[in-house]
Amino acid sequence: MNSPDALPAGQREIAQFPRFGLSQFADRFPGQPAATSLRIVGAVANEIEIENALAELPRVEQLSDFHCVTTWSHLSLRWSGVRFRDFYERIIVPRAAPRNGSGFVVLRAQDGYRSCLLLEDLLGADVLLADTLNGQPLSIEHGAPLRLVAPAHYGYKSVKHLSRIEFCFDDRGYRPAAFRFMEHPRARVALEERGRWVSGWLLRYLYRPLVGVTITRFDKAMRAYRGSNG
Ligand SMILES: Nc1nc2c(c(=O)[nH]1)N[C@H]1C(S)=C(S)[C@@H](COP(=O)(O)O)O[C@H]1N2
Ligand SMILES: [Mo]
Repeated sequence: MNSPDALPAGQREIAQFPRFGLSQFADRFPGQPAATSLRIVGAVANEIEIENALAELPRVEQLSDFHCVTTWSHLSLRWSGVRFRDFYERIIVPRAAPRNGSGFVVLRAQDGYRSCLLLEDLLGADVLLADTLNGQPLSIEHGAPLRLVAPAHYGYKSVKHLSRIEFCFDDRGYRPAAFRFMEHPRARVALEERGRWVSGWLLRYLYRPLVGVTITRFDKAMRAYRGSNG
């Protein structure tokens, strides 16, 4: 039985909020952790680069839980930034003019990571472009200078070090960062859409053994980076 504040199916709370991701990204870091510009490309009338992407938009603060597909959850993170929906309606539409039907969006990051979401999911009221976490500017660990936060979707959709937003008509040209079965196009936590072709509960058991080693690996890489970058 689920109590009202129970975790989503298959998730377990952890006390820390680790730096995390696919192991091949542990040693990759943003080239320009202070540059808050975003490029809007793909199926748009004008490909543009927006400096200070959040500057002209209303700021919001949001408490949300974070659910990684590998089954760890960290509760009650306090993000602030702007709603993706405001950024879309007030900046992307008037300046870049996405083509009708370009509802598949690829999100790319300074470390080479990428993920995708449907435009309709990105327009959800709880999807943010965040630049602070728990009252502090985003750290490199958690996505400086700017990250997506999409709490209703598994963490792999919440792209850190966001640099480029690409509008597409479909997923044909898109090459996921991980194996294809590991990236569900929507990845809704409430529906346990962990991946495709393989059921969510089975993936729980495949992923769970990776959590500890991945946290250690990302932490070690971060220490090495701090050691050589002051
Ligand atoms: N740029 C980038 N974004 C990323 C990742 C990454 O490796 N690089 N990993 C994803 C995964 S799998 C998760 S669970 C979250 C982890 O966010 P955190 O490191 O702030 O905990 O970031 C997501 N976004
Ligand atoms: Mo994740």
